[in-house]
Amino acid sequence: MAIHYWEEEIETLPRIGLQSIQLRRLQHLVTRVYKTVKPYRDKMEEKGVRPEDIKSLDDLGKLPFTVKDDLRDNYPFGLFTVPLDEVVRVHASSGTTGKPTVVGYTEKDIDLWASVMARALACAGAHKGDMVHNAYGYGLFTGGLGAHYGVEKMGATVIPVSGGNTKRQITIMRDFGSTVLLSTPSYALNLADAMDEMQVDPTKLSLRVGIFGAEPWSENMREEVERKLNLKAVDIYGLSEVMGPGVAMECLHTTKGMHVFEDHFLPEIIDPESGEVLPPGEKGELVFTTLTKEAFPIIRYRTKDISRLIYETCECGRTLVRMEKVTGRSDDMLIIRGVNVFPSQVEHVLMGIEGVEPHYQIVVEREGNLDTMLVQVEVSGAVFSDEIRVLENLGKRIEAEIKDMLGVTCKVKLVEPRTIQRSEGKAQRVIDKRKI
Ligand code: DLL
Repeated sequence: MAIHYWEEEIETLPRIGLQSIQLRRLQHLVTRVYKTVKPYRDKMEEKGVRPEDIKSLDDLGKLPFTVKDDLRDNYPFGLFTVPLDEVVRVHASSGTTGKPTVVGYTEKDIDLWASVMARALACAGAHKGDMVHNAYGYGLFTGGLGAHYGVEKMGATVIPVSGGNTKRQITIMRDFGSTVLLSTPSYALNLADAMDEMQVDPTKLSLRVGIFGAEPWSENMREEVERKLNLKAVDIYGLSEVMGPGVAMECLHTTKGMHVFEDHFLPEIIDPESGEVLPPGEKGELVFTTLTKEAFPIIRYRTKDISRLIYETCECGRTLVRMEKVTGRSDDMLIIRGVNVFPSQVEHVLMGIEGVEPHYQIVVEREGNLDTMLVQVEVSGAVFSDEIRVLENLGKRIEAEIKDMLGVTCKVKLVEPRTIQRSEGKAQRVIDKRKI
């Protein structure tokens, strides 16, 4: 396989060489941030740490964490390290749960993002000559524009369709000969439904690979999307506070973790309760420090995403550490009568059962002092039109499997195809009425 965009020297560097680059960059970053951003300086002083205390990568742990509230407290531009007239772009989170968080980029940052994103696309085998259908939303969300510039950087053709207008997307895909699809996994399923409705046979399309991310998705969901769209599905990870899409990316050689572009983003895993750094290989909360960003670098950002770092060299030759597929966020975790439940675990059970469609929603309520969990899930048309007894038995079977695997009692409601609301971006899997 020819790789048309990759920085071979850096991607296959022995760890010791990589670490020396990381340390140099970290020292430079900490000094700059200390000098230019008062909130960072205040927090470092509070912890009694100065830039010259960072003598090795192990000293990273001496630095204070940054959390989402730090961004909110300094809304909108208080954590930028350059004057605003050097900022050429801003992005922001939707802010549904408080003030939006705003991030900024210099011209150099945009260029860096494009090249990291191009490296990510190359991991998935994309190359010059590909017709890349970019259905990530364009706008304040980083998905659309972030991926867009990466595609251009690698010299492939980008179709900037954004999310929505789903049937037109299928027509474009067919007429333009899209070879690579970029979207959230839930929107990919939405596209599959539209193909079905329009009687477009996915095996007659040119799609080869789908690069899906921005929300958690299980291995079972991967199989489902691959089957429905007739492509190879790979995972891409990123977050706006760190940059946007392209922080880590799966390659075609393994489904065991995404390569983190460690020359720019330094990962750690911590115990989400105590904040202690965990030894290599342990599962915990991902923390990132950006090493090279100018306008909005971030130090030890607590992502709340749960993962694990895998240090073995990958078959593809990349020595970059891999982060295991994110199964959920620590703040996504539902506590149902004392039992911890991640929506992705429910998804895993559902997708393992024949006749069950990959569209579901979890509704949590409190009745009196008791939490209740209702799982609404679509079943195929054939199953739905089956005898009521068959449906009831299927519902009971799912309830039993969820109880078995997750240790939580729930009610399952099987619904007709296409009744659960479809997403154009990130799917809303959980409605927690206890919080309303
Ligand atoms: O979702 C950036 C992105 C765009 C990534 C397109 C990949 C593709 P935010 O809107 O800031 O940025 O949301 C970041 O989404 O902390 C995770 O909880 C979740 N997330 C992103 N990628 C994945 C993934 C973009 N591959 C938040 N698997 C992160 C699981 C993901 N969760």
